[in-house]
Amino acid sequence: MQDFLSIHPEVAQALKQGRAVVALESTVISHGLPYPANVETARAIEAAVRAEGAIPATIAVLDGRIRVGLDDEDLERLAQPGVRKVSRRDLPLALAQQADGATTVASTMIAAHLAGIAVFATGGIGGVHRGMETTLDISADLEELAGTDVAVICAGAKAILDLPRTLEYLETKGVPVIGYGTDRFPAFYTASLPLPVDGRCDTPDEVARVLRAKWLLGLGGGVVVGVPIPDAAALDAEAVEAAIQRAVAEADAQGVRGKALTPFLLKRMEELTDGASLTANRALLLNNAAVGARIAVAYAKQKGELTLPKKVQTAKRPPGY
Ligand code: PSU
Ligand code: MN
Repeated sequence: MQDFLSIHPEVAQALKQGRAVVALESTVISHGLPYPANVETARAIEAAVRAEGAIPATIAVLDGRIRVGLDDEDLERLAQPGVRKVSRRDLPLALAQQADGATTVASTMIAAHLAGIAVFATGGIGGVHRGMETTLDISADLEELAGTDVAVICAGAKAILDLPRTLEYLETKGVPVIGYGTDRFPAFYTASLPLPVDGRCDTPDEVARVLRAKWLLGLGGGVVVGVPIPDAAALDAEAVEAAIQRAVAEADAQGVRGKALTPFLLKRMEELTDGASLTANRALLLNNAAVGARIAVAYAKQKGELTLPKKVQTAKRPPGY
């Protein structure tokens, strides 16, 4: 493992001391936002995590190693064009070829779990794409949520996806979908579509108790915590839907498929909304980072109050325990 994984000394020390750590992804830096807003946002996200008393651990592949916790020059490097998008299936190649790679939700979850980090904050998860009946395009993020013990704090998923099917998939795989201060599944730029979540939590403590119950019970896999975009930053739902329909139709007409599809749609959304989507994206990323940090702090505190019996200690252990 040491050949492939480097944990930043600050992150390693925090984990050893049982302090709160929040994992952050890098695909949003390399493929989700334009330069230089991407690197500025990456820095601001880390600052938002620190402001809530947790340690940020941005994750990426650099020179063929999975790095958990980055320095400023690493963020700058990831913000430049040409960094490959690395999801679960791409990790072995990126490591073997000593490449640089931006990690998606799926591969960031893998790395966070290897490092022992339970909470991960990002913008939106991947999901079932519109038109999946013909393309079978379902993000590897969903399968990762099914199997990897990490909580993903996000603004739900973008409505560029088929949100009802995304929620069905998560249900089949036993992934709890929590609304943070809401009964409805947040749809990224807009606070919510009329899709219900499984349950609502109103405080970081409540979310931490759900994580603890799931993992202590030995129910592996992730949890989605959907945090609505702050009111002031939300976009008009109809304008967003019109832009989405256009972007999806263009992708179809141009034959954009596979791993290129999500970055294509994100970029077109930004152009079609005259950059309004960028401002909204930044606002929700910072908000999710702050909420994620509060949840990580609550989780670390609850963990400190519990000593696992020996039997459980040898069985599958929850992250951080
Ligand atoms: N959704 C967003 N912004 C993003 C992504 C999704 O609103 O930046 C990125 C995340 O890294 C996510 C990935 O894991 O896209 C999903 O890509 P795909 O659909 O190819 O699995
Ligand atoms: Mn896909």
